[in-house]
Amino acid sequence: MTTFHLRHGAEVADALRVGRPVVALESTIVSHGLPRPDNLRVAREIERTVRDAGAVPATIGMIAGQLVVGLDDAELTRLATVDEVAKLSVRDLAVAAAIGADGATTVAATSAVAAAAGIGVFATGGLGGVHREASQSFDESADLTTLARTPIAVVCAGVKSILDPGATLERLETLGVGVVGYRTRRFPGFYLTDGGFDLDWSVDSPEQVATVLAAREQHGLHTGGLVVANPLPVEEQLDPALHDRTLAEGLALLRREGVTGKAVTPFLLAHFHSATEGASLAVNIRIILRNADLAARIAVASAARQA
Ligand code: PSU
Ligand code: MN
Repeated sequence: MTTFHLRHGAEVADALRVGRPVVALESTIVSHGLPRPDNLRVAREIERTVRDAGAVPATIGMIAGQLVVGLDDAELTRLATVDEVAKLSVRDLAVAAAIGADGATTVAATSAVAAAAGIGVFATGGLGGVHREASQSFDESADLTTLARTPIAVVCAGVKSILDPGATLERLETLGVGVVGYRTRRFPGFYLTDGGFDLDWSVDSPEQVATVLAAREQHGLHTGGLVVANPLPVEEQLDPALHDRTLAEGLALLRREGVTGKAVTPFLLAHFHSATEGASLAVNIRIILRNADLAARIAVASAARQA
């Protein structure tokens, strides 16, 4: 497995040493995915949610070139409020470390660092994936290829409908990344409960996910990731008509302004948050908190099996 030079927060270090449940959390949603000033409040709320469910939160990010597993509140505040925070995927980590940058880690980078730290469960909002028009732009998130080689369970609400969920599922299949629906056989579409595609497998409880994770280890099948897709209840999703309208506008704006590369995802998210006057933000926050809760329950169930 990859080795990183990591600094652990004190509580996370203790928890890992004695086998207490730990949940990894990413920082890109804090620095680039959620608008200020809500981002810091939400970052703290995510951590509280993990704690309330009995696990230790380990938010991962880079402070002055140092990868940290378990940012403290001052560091979390720094990544939520400072202007010059880089968005770090796996390929960016070495450069950022070398120049001493502050950086927020994406799903890809957070997964890689968490796995290297011995953390098995990670909660986020939505996975990166294959973008619409990827057949021309080749825009596919490194989240997918990283999960192909990183042993971690990622709890998410599928991929955002700003992406191409069907193509993303095909790529996850090709890359050998497991996908299970949490109490559903439909792949969630982040803001929307149903992203429009079937799943082969569904799990019903945190204990069952823990059983799957244990089976992966027993059979030596834990070389890659497992996506646990946790949909919002229908009554909590974004109004589908508002969603479709906002998405069409956002994609048109993207083209008009020529936004490409790693700016695409933050641009579309910001468009949703402003165009829906906060409705998408409220939904986004609910998604993350629900995923944090489920991930913590999975981590607790896994730790109980190992005790
Ligand atoms: N999903 C969200 N909010 C986000 C992201 C995903 O709901 O901010 C972030 C994650 O960090 C994810 C990244 O890893 O966007 C994907 O970016 P890209 O498409 O550039 O790989
Ligand atoms: Mn991209």
